[in-house]
Amino acid sequence: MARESGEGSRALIKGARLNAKDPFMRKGSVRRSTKETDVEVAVDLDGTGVASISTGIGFLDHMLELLARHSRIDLTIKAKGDLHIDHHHTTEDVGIALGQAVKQALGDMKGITRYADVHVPMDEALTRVALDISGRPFLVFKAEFVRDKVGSFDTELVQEWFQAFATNSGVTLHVTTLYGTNDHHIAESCFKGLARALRAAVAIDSRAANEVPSTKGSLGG
Ligand SMILES: [Mn+2]
Repeated sequence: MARESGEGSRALIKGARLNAKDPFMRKGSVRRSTKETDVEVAVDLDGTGVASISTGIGFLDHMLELLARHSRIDLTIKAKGDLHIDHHHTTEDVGIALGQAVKQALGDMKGITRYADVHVPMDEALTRVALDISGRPFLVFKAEFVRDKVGSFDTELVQEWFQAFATNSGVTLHVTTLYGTNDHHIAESCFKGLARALRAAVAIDSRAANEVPSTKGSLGG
């Protein structure tokens, strides 16, 4: 990433882990303010997919609403950014803050299923998402867009968002669009794929509900 992000950033980050006492409350909240953007995010991993999204970018709102719906993670996202420049800072910073909130909500990651992979079609487009909630952030992103923009949204920002999310959530994330010709469909299959994979990977595995799913005994690098 070209811009500063993550834990080394000078951004103001508020929000305490809310699930310290109750392991069944897996919630996170982050506020991130810079000279470029002001982003507030709240997540509930055990929600029903309720979304309240307002980023000022219509296409991004659409992607985040379907991320909530198909992951069943409740998402509240409010962002005010320097959209008079372009959509880059706001898109990336929403990814950063959401990644941090998800990581916070996962806490010690006890009981999670951890791995998931899905194929999600959207009409002619098909995307595979495989992820590992590992604590080791990594993104492999192989989706090619046909055009530079969907509406007023730069298609290159889809990858920027996924990079910011993976880096800050601590998720090893592989996104591959196998084929597709419509950029709206390609982007939507990427976000829906992430949603369905997250839904499966954050779910509590009832056979190992009190265990951290690692032979090392901990997740986080
Ligand atoms: Mn759509």
